[in-house]
Amino acid sequence: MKGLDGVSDRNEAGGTVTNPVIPGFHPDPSVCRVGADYYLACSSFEYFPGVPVFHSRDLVHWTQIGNVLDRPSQLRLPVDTPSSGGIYAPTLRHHEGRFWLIVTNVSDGGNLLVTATDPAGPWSDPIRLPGVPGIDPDLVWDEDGTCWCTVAGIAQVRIDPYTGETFGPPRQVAASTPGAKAPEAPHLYRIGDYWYLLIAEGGTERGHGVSVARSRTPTGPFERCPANPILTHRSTDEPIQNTGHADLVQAPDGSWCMVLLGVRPGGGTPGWHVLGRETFLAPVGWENGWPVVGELAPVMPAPSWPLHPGPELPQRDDFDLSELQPCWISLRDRPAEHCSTKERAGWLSLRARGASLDDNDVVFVGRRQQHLSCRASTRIDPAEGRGGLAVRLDEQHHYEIEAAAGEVTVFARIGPLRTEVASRSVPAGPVDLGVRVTARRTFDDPRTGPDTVSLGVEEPDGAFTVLGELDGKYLSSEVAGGFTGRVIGMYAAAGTVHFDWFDYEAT
Ligand code: 6LW
Repeated sequence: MKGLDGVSDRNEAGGTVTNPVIPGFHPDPSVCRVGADYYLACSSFEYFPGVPVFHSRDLVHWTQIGNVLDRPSQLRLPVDTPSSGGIYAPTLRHHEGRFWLIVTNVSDGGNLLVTATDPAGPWSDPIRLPGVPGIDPDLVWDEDGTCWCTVAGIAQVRIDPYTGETFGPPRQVAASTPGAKAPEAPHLYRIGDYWYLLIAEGGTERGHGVSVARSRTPTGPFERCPANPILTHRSTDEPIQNTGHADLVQAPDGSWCMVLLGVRPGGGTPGWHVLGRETFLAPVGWENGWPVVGELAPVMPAPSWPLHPGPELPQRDDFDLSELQPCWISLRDRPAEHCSTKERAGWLSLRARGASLDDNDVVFVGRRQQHLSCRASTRIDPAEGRGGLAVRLDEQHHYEIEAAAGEVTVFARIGPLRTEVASRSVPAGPVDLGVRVTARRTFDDPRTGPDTVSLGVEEPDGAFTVLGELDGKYLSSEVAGGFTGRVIGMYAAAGTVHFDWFDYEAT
């Protein structure tokens, strides 16, 4: 079945397989295999901690095990870092008993490299790469141990990954389709007799695609695949669009596949996607020494490729642990004096800095919206301040319900305009705030948006009192621009606010 909810089917081993394999804003996936284990990392932009890392045994079920850049010494996102600035496009590899991750911080110092023996962390402090220009760095070692770094453009330079030293200026590699825009996301591999250079082309919007070239050496000259692009959904009515930025990996049964990014636009025309660019899995076959990409859906591993569903995130986080789970992300930094689960046992305490989600330094803790329809709720105690529950795309695009002692208010910020949508009084003490996101299935008008975002109060009797019902189109990438997707979370606007729990559930 193909549908906007993703694609699902039952495989011969009896499991249900869905695409996207990592839903929500998880773009630019890079994957590596170590024995029976797979690890995958994604871009994280203005959020801290940065670069989520996932583990899987089957490439289908992924569990987040940490974040690569989780200390200020590794990740500095100055307060003027714009949304969609910060961390772009990692490459994750395993070599000589360690994990290597190379990535770009476009807002502080450019390319950097970190290593770890356990991908869950800790990761090293960064080795800076001042001689590696641009974005989308790839890392590969050839047979004699020489390390090559290839970047968007497409350009290549030899590096010493232990020191960050580069040898000579980057050299242009002619591997992209003449005339195609934005050759980027290179990944270079030795497979059989060839070195394959996988790239993305056409831009990360509807024209996105994956192309490949090959050579007998890692440095070229590269011969372009006559069938390029080997994957694109441009000008098709596929429910998954913008497919590109892929990384190849060998499946448990020895076959090949790729992880890639794609989006699920909804609503009328031009189609709005709200979850950002998500991680998908596609099968890859080989013909005449070239990779051939199969349909993204259904992903149907053979019985020789058994499925290993991992633990799922529980619906509720009670904030009972001394550290936040890795799925929680903040804006630009997360100083302990502004965000703590130790101040009041079993509660998340947020102390305000910026006065609203319009401000770059707002204190915010959220998680990615991962489902087209979902609900989220939280219990807030606003006795010492003001704060709330928000659906955020960036500083200029967010909806929130905010609680102060005795009152709740719904606000909407769309572009330069901020408005109060509704307000009502509530009894003093903790109050339960809720958000419902409902995907639209029918379009009476080509301008119909992809979903409705309702914000309100969760009543003690279980009822949900809606205070604001807003068109979700304004919290989409097509309206807001940029590379991220929606994040739903808690924030402080004044004083200190405490959150007892946070629930998130697909509906
Ligand atoms: C990334 C580039 C891209 O660096 O978008 O889709 C940029 N591809 O490769 C940001 O994610």
